[in-house]
Amino acid sequence: MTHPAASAPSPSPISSAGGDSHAVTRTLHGDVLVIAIDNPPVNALGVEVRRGLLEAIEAADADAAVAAVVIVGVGRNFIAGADIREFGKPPQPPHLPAVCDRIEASTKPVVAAIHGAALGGGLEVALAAHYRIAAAGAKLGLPEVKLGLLPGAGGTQRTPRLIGARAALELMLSGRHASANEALTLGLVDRLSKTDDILIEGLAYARELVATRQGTRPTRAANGLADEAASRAAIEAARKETATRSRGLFSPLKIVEAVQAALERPFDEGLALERRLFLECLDSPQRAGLVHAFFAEREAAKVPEASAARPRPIASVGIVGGGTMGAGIAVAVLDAGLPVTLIERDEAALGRGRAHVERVYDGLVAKGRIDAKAKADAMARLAGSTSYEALANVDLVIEAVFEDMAVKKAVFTELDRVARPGAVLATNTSYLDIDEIAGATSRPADVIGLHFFSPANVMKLLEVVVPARVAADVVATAFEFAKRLSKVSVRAGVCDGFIGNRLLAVYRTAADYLLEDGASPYQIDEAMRAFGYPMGPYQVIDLAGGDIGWAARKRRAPTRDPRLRYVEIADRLCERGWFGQKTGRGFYLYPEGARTGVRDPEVEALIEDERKRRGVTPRSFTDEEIVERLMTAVVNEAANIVREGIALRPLDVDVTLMHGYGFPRYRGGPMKYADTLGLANVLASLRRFEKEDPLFWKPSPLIVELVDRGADFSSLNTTRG
Ligand code: 3H9
Repeated sequence: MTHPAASAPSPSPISSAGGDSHAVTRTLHGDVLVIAIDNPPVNALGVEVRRGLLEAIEAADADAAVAAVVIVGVGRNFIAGADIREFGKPPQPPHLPAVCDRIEASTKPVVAAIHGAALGGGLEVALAAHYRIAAAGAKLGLPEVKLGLLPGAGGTQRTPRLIGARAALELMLSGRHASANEALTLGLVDRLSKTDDILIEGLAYARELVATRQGTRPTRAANGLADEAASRAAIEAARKETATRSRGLFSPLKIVEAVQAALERPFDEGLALERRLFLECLDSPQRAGLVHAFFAEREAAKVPEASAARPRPIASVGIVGGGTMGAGIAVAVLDAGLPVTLIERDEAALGRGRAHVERVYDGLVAKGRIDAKAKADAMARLAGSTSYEALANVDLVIEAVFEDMAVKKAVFTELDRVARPGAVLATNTSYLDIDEIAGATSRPADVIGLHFFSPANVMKLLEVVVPARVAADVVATAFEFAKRLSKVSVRAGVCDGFIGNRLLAVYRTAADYLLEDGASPYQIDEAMRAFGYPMGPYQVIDLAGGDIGWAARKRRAPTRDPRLRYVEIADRLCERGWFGQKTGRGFYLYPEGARTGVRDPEVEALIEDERKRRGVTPRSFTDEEIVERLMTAVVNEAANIVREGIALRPLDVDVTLMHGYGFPRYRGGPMKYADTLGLANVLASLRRFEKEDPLFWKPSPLIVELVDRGADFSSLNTTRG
């Protein structure tokens, strides 16, 4: 993409009373004024841009030498939306809705010339313009819902008038990006640019408008809502679907309400309602949680090694192990366009591994996500071998074999023998000591953990586990590789379970304590779903298979602190072969292969027997108490994880649990949630629970210290990269 401003024909700046701001420049090309937004990195609509845009449009209106206006973005994007960093701070005029209104009210035709991102407020600026042209590769959307907001600069009023209620609602409720082609089909833009030079194309469009005497064309007057019955039906359908699909979310129903106003009320009234609803959303804790999530995901990739060292080039990947995990990782790597060599111990296992990969792609074809050619192309990049020698030239090897130290060490001894010098050797272990695995090689500086989550081609999280002796450039390589795979990456230190599984263990322990003390698994699951998890802890165990946790518990038994309370209910289930969905029963019953379980009186009886055996008199817990205990346990352990340096910052914990464990994104992760509650309140809960069990509920020294200082977790979220 050429730099739009750089490709501008000989600029002749027009004068203005206030002069150009740095963020917005004006250049007269003949009788067309080009207003260029230049606010790196993504041309967000900060106060300077809003002011500059307003001044520029007013100047254009007042200047007889200007016949038309083109708005264009400098750099890789048109405008990525409102400046998210301003949310939560005192708003500074001019406000974006007023800027958009002023653009629409211009007496000269205004063309939005769009390339790259035109998102949120960026698209709203374009919709306030009278004509729109988009370059191939442009991404248009109203993603505010993903930040707990609604389009607040006329988007809820102009979009349905332009493209109809149904399409507008779909865009706003999904928050997805539409391509330039789709935008044309929808009527969101008027034409596509024939070349990459969006400025030249925008200028040509404006000149054509002037030459053909086409005047202004306010979007507020468009007739996309003319078919009232169809619009009403679309609004009702969206309301119904939103109520079930966006359970617990605040802004989606507000979007529907605003679109209804677009249908029923005059434009200005609709706009006023939109503003009121926008401010309500802006004030909501969900907005704060979702904006935290947005920045945390980006900050998590900023680690010291990534800024200190250059990544090694990765052009080919080897994967050892073609089971569910290995196959999923293979798909993730193939999808990034890289060739993969899969290693299995014999031809039969290799065949199964290939079939695994193929099955994933077949599923994607069946769902219409990819076509047969894309599948064939991906499969053509997959090679297989039963010999480690096939890995002699690859740049990165990912080991995904059985979770057993001796097996892993044997693999790494082989990798050490065959891999070329400088190849990165990664293990996908989910809890084993990677320092020990690295010790099985003569090159521990090349060994790192890449902990994928199942299904590896779907789950966004990648824990990059950094052992003691790894080289900085290997860590940098891992983060670069994660980006290539479109993963959200988090740096974790070596410990049992790293960040995610260590917290999962505590979460489940706290749930098991509640179970033995009187809550039912069904109540616990229901309470956690109401908190925002897609599934409760016992549903997850039933889905994953109870035998997996059972094996881990048996493995840990010899080293378990004998003073720690241990609940045996899950073991009793496993002893009966009740492993969950795959055996037809676990904590729930799954009659005839049902995916959703029903409560099982036998499980309830078994729990009751365990309580009696342990001399526990069952108590009742409210749903709020259940959430309080589970979340307090997680936050406390997470504080220890940060204190020990296993996680660099609290935000790394947040990203891990949101992307790997279903923690509700609108709460921003457990550490953000703790800050929202107030750390002093979290500490007060710990002190209360500590009286029952001083070992498990021992407050983390980090929480005590932060509360003493009057600080919270957010104060530790500075980037160390
Ligand atoms: C809105 O518009 C509300 C209005 O309806 C109403 C107002 C009244 N602000 O993602 P990247 C930063 S709500 C501030 O890595 P990419 C980002 O943090 C907004 N900063 O690049 C990062 O900073 P750093 C609706 C922003 O090329 C850097 O830019 N708009 C913003 O992979 C690069 O970002 C959205 O929700 C922002 N709006 O992707 C769009 N956006 O380098 C959000 C980005 O310090 N943005 N930054 O880490 C995106 O989806 C992607 O950033 C984009 C580029 C696709 C644009």
